[in-house]
Amino acid sequence: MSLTIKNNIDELATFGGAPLFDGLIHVGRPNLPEREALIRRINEVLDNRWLTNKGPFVLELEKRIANYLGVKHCITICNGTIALEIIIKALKLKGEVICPSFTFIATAHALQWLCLRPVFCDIDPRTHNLDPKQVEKLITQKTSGIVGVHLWGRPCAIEELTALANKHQLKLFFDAAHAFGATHGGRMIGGFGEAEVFSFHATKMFNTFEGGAITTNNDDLAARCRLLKNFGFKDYDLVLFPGTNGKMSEIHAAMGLGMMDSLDHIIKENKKHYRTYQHILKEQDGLRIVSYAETEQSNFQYVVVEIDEGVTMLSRDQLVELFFTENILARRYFYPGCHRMEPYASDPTQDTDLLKQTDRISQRTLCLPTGTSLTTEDVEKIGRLLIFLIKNGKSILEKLQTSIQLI
Ligand code: T4K
Repeated sequence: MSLTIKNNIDELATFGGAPLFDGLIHVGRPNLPEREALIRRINEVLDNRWLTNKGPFVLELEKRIANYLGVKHCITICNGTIALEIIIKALKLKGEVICPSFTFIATAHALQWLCLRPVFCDIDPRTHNLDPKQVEKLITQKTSGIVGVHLWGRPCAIEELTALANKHQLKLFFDAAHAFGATHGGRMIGGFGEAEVFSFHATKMFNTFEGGAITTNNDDLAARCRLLKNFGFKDYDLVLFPGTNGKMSEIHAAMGLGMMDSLDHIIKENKKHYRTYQHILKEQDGLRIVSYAETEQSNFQYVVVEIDEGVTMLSRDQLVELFFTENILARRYFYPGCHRMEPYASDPTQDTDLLKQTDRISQRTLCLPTGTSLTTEDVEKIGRLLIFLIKNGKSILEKLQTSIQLI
């Protein structure tokens, strides 16, 4: 049975109708662990009076994540951005580092914060990830590394980037903020490149309120990251080099352990929602749902559609506005691309002509809500609203233009 969303365009909230949802629907609504188990663990933290600094929950979480990902080392960190900064320091990167512009700003800012220069490279429009052919063109004498981002949790061109890094003797690591639980060639993301960096922010599929981790199979690199996240302390009263405070606390680790217990359930729910969207959206001209490889494991935490305005009549931005009025906070991730934000936008040496696909794709992508806070019916309503808007694109556009003229 198909759900009726609106009978006609006059019922859209933009034109005075009731919003589709009473409360706000968010893209990044956190997934939660089993509440009683979390509270038990929090009580244990308090009873132990061990709140941070290599506490038992942090050690347990690191072991569980390393086992889950099949890597030798997992170093938990207070958030993904500091984790990026720590791996950049640990790899001793300098000068220029090539990274995508179509990513969350933290990828670029972590480099900039450490006085390195992010050199933005264009993406392959089919994958939304770094285009290795473009990467090679940007390598100069000053390049020391490459950061690949597994955007939407879809692995980037790992083999091609590894070959490039080897050929030019560059350090390669991955921003795997979106890719916890994903595989590439049947191997879990987490063990590729020199290291991989995860974000466990509240809005991520797997969260520790705030948090992150560096994973690697390199013993020396892991040891260096551990020193760097703890001020450079090797022992009581012995500091080897400048470090920062990147430690995860016991409360955050308690959340992480609870989330590990719920991980399969969360991924299953995400997948169910993704399939619902896919089913509803699959035959609509003018939009393409970003797909996940059927042969791999994916976490399905991002439901992304590309809007072809030439067909839909309504632009991605108009769709976002129409969604907002219906109380659905669909997001324009990752608009407008890091190169169009400061300080990069004012940097005359960044060649924005080379970022055409980034500009094009970032103007077309729309991120839809998913996760365990939503029911299948919610997802169906959101998907069917999108179809309704597109099917009525022309008349909505005309009515929007008339309302503007009247003002
Ligand atoms: N690399 C990549 C590729 C990343 O995507 C990220 C983070 C990082 C690195 C850095 O990792 P962290 O240092 O953050 O660990 C959000 C997140 O803050 C950010 O972690 C994430 N990427 C990015 C994709 O999304 P915003 O600015 O969109 O967040 P905000 O506050 O608008 O929240 C999103 C939606 O979620 C809102 O509608 C509100 C809702 N929400 C949010 C929180 C925090 C809730 O309902 N409950 C909550 O507790 O960046």
